[in-house]
Amino acid sequence: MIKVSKFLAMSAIVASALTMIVGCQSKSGPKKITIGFSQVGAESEWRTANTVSIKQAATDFGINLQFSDAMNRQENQIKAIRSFIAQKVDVIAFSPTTTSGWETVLQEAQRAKIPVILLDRGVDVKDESLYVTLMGSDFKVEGERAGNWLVEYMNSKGRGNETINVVELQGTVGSDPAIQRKAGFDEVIKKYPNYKVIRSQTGDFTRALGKEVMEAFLKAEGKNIHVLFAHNDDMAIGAIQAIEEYGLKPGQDIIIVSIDGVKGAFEAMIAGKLNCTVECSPLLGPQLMQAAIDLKNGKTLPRRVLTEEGVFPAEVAAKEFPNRKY
Ligand code: GZL
Repeated sequence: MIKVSKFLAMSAIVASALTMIVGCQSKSGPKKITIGFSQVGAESEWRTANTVSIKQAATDFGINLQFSDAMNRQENQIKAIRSFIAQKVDVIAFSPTTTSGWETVLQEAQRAKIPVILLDRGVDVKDESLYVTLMGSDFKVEGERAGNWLVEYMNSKGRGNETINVVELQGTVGSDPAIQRKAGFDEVIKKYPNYKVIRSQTGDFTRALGKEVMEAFLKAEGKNIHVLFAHNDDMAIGAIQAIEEYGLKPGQDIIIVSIDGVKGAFEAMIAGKLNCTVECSPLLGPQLMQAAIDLKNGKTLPRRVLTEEGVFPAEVAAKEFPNRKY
C-alpha cells in the first residue's frame, strides 16, 4: 500500500517531468536551433553584405542567431566562441580573422560536443576533426584569376612584352584570403619575367589603409607603377583616391585589378577608374543555416563547400550592375 505522502511526491515528480518535456517542445512547436556566429568585423563592403546575408537567413530559416562582431581581433572571436560553449548553442560558426591560433578553443568546442562550421575563411589546424566543414570561396583561384586577367589585358593592349611593375595591397596579415590570393597571383606572374611586384604591403582590407599605403607607394615609385593588384575592392577604392590626388588617372595610367565584386567596384569600373574585379560572393547565409539544420538532423556535411564565382572586367560592368546583389 503506497502511503499518500509518497504518492503525492511521485506525482509531483511526474508532473514536473511532463512540464519539462512540454516546455522543451515549447508552445510554438519544436525547439529552435541556436547558432553562435563570430564575425570578423565590419572592415569592408564585402563583410557588411556577408553579415546581412547571415542575419537575414537566420530569420528566413527560423534559426536563433547569437551574433558577435570581433572587430577584427582574434581574441574577441575566442571569447565569443567560449561564450557560445557556455550557452550550449547547437552549432558554432565563424569566419576566422587569421588562420592560426585556433586549436585550443576548437578543442574546447569539441569536448563540449558542439559542431563547428567555418564560413568564408579557413584555419590551419593539424586535427581537421576540429571543424565539420569550410564553406566559401577558393581564394587561391581568385588570385590566379586576377593574374590571368592582367596578363590577357596587357597582351590585348600590345603591352605584353613591356616591363610591368605591379604594386600589391595585401589583405589582413595572416588571413586565409590574403595568403591564398597572393599565392595565386604570384603563381601566374612568375611565368612572365617582365612582370614584377615592386611593392607589397597590407592595407588590412580597408579603404582608409588602402589609400594610405597607396600614397606611400606613389611617393616611393611614382610613375614607375604600371599596375595595382588589390586583395579586395575596398582597398582598391581607397587607392583610386590616392592615385587621383597624386595627379594620375586610375584605370589608365595605373591599371587596377581587385577582388570581391562589390557594388562600389562596379561603380568604379563604370567611371573608368577600375579595370577588373574578381568575384568573391559574401552571400553565404542561406547555406550556413541549411548546414546547421542538416547537422541537427544527423546529416553528414561535405568537408568543403565551394562558391561558384566569375570575373568582371570593366567592359561588362554597366550591363552587369543591375544584377548585382551585394
Ligand atoms: C573573402 C573575405 C575578405 C574579403 C574582404 O572571403 O574574407 O574579407 O575579400 C573582407 O573584403 O574583408
